[in-house]
Amino acid sequence: MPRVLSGIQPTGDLHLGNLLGAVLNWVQDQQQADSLYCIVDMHALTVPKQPGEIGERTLELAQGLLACGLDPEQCTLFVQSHVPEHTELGWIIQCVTSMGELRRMTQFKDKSEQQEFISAGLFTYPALQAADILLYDTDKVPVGEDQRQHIELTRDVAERFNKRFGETFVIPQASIPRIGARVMDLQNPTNKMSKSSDGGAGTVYLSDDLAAIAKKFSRAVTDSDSEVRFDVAEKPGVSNLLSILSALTQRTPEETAAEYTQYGPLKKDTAEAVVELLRPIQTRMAELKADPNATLALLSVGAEKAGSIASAVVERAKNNIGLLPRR
Ligand code: ATP
Ligand code: LTN
Repeated sequence: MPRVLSGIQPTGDLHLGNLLGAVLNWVQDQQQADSLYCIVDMHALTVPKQPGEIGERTLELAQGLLACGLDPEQCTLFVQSHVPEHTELGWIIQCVTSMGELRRMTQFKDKSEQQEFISAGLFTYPALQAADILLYDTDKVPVGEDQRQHIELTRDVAERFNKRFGETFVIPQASIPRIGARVMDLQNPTNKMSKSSDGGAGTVYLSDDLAAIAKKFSRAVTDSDSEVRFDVAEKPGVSNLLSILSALTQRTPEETAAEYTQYGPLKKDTAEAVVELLRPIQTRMAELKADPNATLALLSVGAEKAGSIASAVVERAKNNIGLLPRR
């Protein structure tokens, strides 16, 4: 069975972009692959946080992922800081990654522009991400389009390490959905839908009141002509709605576009499809929130399973480098 690993930061509420770009594919992959999903709390430390904030958000995100359909019988769900090998291999990977490579990462450029205090961790973030992936002999990394560059870097660094120290790491591949890989903000359809955007009018959160979701779609920015056509450059707002609806109905955006002549019905049907997706997820989320200990117990089992794979791979890397073994 192929090995799958992906990660998500506990930085804010899950949104429709996370679901279509990543999480719904994780739910599918768990049936066909040996899958590990990691809540990357160490990555969330790269931008300033209030004491206690990350822990709360980590539990809530775990509940959100379970509500979306991750099944601990079929996959391993765990928290990055519970498996210390991530930071250990992260350091080793930093030492085979160049400043030039890190400087080219667009996520660093975007995120550092929004920060007053730019941590060194924000800069070296992709090396820790590479460690997350390489620690599990990962074949496939299901992510949204914005992560393509980080997976490319992971491959480059793994190949460099293998050349320098001998075969150590499996070279992973990104798996990016054909439709839904880049869900855009409903108010600014040239920006990616994000946890950390404006007041939330352009982001559809998993926890949004279902009536509020219909409103967000009815107010979605389109354009002043009225032709329904899939054209990301000329019609970003309409194309975004077409992508969302198509991802949820397993059609191409062009096929979906052919069924509409007006924006109103397109917005209404997209809202309905999203509401139907989220309704059962919200019900399950309420049940999970009523019993936080059950989720904490699952995360503990997940860390145990992940840790046993990770420790063997770190040992392999240290041996191949030739660090002095401890007696
Ligand atoms: P932030 O906005 O704070 O950077 P985020 O919403 O991008 O956070 P991440 O934890 O960075 O969330 O990403 C988790 C997964 O969701 C990644 O695989 C990422 O590619 C995917 N993803 C995030 N936003 C979108 C989006 N708008 N469209 C498609 N996929 C997305
Ligand atoms: N950088 C990713 C989150 C992430 C990740 C990973 C994704 C951290 N480690 C390992 C896939 C595999 C992001 O910002 N979305």
